[in-house]
Amino acid sequence: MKKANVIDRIFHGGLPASPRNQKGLAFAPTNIALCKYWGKRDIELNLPVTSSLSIALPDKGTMTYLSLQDKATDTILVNDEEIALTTPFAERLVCYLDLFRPKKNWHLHIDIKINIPIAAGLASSASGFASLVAALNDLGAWSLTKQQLSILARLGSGSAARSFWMGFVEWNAGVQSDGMDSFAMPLDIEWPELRVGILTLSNKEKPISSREAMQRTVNSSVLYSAWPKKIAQDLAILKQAIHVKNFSLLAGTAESNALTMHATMLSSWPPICYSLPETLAAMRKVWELRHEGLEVYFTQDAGPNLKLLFLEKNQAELTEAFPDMEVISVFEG
Ligand code: 2P0
Repeated sequence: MKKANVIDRIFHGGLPASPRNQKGLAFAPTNIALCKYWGKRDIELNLPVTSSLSIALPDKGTMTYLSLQDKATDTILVNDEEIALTTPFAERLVCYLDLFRPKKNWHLHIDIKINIPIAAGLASSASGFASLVAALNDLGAWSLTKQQLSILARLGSGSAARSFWMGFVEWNAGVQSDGMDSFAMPLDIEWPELRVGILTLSNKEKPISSREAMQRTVNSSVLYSAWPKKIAQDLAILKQAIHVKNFSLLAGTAESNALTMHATMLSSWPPICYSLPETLAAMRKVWELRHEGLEVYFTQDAGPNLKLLFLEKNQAELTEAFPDMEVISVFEG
């Protein structure tokens, strides 16, 4: 199954020849997975092996402004800087756009504003593809549902499927080969006291993209066969913890999930290790603080930086322990 076949299914074979409006815009938040997406059952459609669960960072994300332009090419600006169409970033974006204009008969001025510190590994592709497809929906007056947008954004980047809602979001892996049952949905529960602390520990470039790293893990890690079972357990525990507002159960499960994901990477060949000495030092500090009775946990994605999880009541103490940390009130954006 190709991406174009999925587009056909969403538009029932009737993809409009050109957009109805001159302009479109949309914002999408980035998201941090508490239960990670790591491994695909279908590489072309970014269909995951397992379901995942994330939390949105309300003020961090991507705003995409689209306007039709009378030129034979697109122009792309990221934070006011024009990006050459020959860069991998622009090629990936244009390739995605071409899914919606198979005849290449219209072109766009694409103005992307990202307020995420890219170096912090905050999944810019997630909010990027989600905001792009939501802006296209606005431009084309397609009136697609968020469920449909989630499916379309997934074709650009898997984690983008989760970036259409605030709060807790679950992406159901689905079982169908066309992925029409693989989309995200919000969990209708708020937790105003919850905090995420972004700990930027290094600005060094990633040694390997998450896309390549997850594939290598699936192909070579002997531990990967245990991953679906771990996810099933963690997802059930996380949902229960959210339901009863048990913070240590929620955050402890998220930390264990992240460490298990990194363990599968370490056991891949060639090995993948996103952690730096600074990462391990911060992990040890979190464990020490916890040992002393402070309720703080971490999660880590495909990069060396950590996101701390804690409650409002411990914010002052943690800001003192980690002065450079950026604190996000996830339900008060
Ligand atoms: C996640 N990550 O659940 C996991 C945890 C990184 C570590 O989703 O190939 O950029 O575009 O589908 O979405 C990063 O993977 O990968 C990711 P593609 P994506 O947030």
